Amino acid sequence: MDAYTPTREDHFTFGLWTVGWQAVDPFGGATRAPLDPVESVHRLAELGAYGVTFHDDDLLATESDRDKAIAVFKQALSDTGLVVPMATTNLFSDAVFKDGGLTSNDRDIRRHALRKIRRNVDLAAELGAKTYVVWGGREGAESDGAKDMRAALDRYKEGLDLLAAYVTEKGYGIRFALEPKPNEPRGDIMLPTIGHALAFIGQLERPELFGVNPEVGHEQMAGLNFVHGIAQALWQGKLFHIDLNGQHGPKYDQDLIFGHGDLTSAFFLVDLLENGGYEGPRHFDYKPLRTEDSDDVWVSAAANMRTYLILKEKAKAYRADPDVAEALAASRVPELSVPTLAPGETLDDLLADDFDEPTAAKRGYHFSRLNQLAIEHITGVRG
Ligand code: GLT
Ligand code: MN
Ligand code: MN
Repeated sequence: MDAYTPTREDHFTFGLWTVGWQAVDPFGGATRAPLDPVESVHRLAELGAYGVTFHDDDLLATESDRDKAIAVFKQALSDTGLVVPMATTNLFSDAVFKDGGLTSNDRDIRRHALRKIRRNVDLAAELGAKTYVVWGGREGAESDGAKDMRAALDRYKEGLDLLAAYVTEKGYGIRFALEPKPNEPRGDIMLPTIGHALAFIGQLERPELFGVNPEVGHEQMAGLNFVHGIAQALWQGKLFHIDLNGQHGPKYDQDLIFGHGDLTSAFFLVDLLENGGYEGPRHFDYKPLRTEDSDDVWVSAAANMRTYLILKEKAKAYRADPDVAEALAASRVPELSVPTLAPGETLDDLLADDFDEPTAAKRGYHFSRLNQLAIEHITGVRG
């Protein structure tokens, strides 16, 4: 037990598919045995997690009888006290979804996808989940002639509008969180970034029931700044959920342990989540490395939570450091929160300003010093 040992109050959650990943990749088969979801629930509880999340199909990892799988899963939850804040549907593994679920060109398959989601939304509600993630990994194309993108957007909207009406009618209190990803497994996936997803939500019948579930690596795969994306999602009241992991820049989706990719970005992300009003679970969507054995899996699960808590402490120390406060002021960071016009002032009033442009143009912002202070906190030289 030390300061970085997680407790339920930290609200750390894991997908069953993360620790349960058998490490099949495009170049090789499994390196680990299937993991019983019941064992995952118990092991995660022992490590200090708060909850688990799942795809409909994850529950059938070691049990082919759906009813039995649900019964033993519920028993594990009640034995450990773990909760299920979020659930989702697997619309990507089965061959039937090779051209997508809600936006497959094949209408029969779109109808099948809706039935599959509806069934798991019922289970999600039964287990108390309040967030339902929609990751459309197969909603996309490899060539521009293969998919009429405007029709695909119509069908995506149709499907999501139907689901929003369904949860409203049932009174489930569930909200949907769209998860963007630029590519992989499709050559190009629909709603590739946080920005695309936020814009699309505005076109839905019940936009208030939709937000985003951004994943660290997915934005970084596209070369985008994850912290900025999260800031905008928060600013728009749309950060319903988050997938934390690590990624080394634009390449295949690495799903590394949180903080094991861009550590500086992870530091500023934790700072933002802790101080920016996000109240949802801290959900890890990572993959234990293919090189790891079945014990290493739990070492890696614990590492996600420990890294988050270390960065949380570092962010607190950074904010409390008088040198940082002074550097922030010297960089005029707090000044950005002051509205550009004073109360009652108009654009016309600006004409009366005696602005000294040459002097203003010469002023430096001293951002290098400010960033170095962050680096010194992250590396433990300060704080
Ligand atoms: C899949 C994907 C994730 C999504 C999950 C939800 S499944 O592992 O890589 O990013 O969050 O469907
Ligand atoms: Mn990923
Ligand atoms: Mn994810």
